Amino acid sequence: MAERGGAVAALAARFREGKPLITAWCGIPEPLVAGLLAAEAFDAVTLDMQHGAHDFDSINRMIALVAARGKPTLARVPVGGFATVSRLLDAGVSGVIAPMVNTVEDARRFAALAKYPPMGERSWGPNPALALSGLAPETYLREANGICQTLAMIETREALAALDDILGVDGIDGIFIGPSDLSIALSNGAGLDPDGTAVRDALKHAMARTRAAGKRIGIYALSAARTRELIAEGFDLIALTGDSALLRAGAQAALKEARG
Ligand code: 3PY
Ligand code: MG
Repeated sequence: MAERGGAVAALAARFREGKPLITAWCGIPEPLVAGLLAAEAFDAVTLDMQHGAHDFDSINRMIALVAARGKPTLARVPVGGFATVSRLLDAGVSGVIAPMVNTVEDARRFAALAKYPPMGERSWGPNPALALSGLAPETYLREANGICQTLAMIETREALAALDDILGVDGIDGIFIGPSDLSIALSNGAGLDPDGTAVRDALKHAMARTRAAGKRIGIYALSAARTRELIAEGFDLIALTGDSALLRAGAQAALKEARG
């Protein structure tokens, strides 16, 4: 884990080490859930405001619990929720994932609100992030653009077509693939096949373009087996399914064993 900047700087520091990170993915807005997940061997905890039930308040209450384990918190904002991005970074999240970034304009707007000038137009006021990171204001101002990671979700045909331009935006640190939405888009709405051939082909392309741009690539995985494959394929950040799915799988496995 990062020393300087503590848990707030840990995501960027771990990315620099180049080892694949596995994040917990949390949609249940109960502090205990994020605390329990952070206590396990996850590298980070992601709190979901798009399909999960998190809001700014619940995220605020969980960042310190995750940081107590020396781990970074990421947040996924709702579609178009760019205005929340700087508030979340002020609160001490280390990375923001923005869904449905389909155009270079979406990517520019996202980056602008996450990065301080001259790269962007983030407004000053990171009091919780200063306390959590232990950095002096001048140091935080100097280093925040490198610390606070922006991951633009690629999950439509439009986004795939604009991939090089999105990756080319200064202030976009990487992309994050939503394989379920991507499978819906690639099948023109015919079905859901997040681990299917069409998505796998798109992933190869996205990986090559991301590496060419020297940026990071993350993805959501629906199982541990798929997570293993994605680690082997070189993804930097993999979400090992969500808290509800893990809870249900644990309950089902325990009940199956108990009832025989
Ligand atoms: C998707 O698979 O579309 C996602 O957004 C994962 O959360
Ligand atoms: Mg999605």
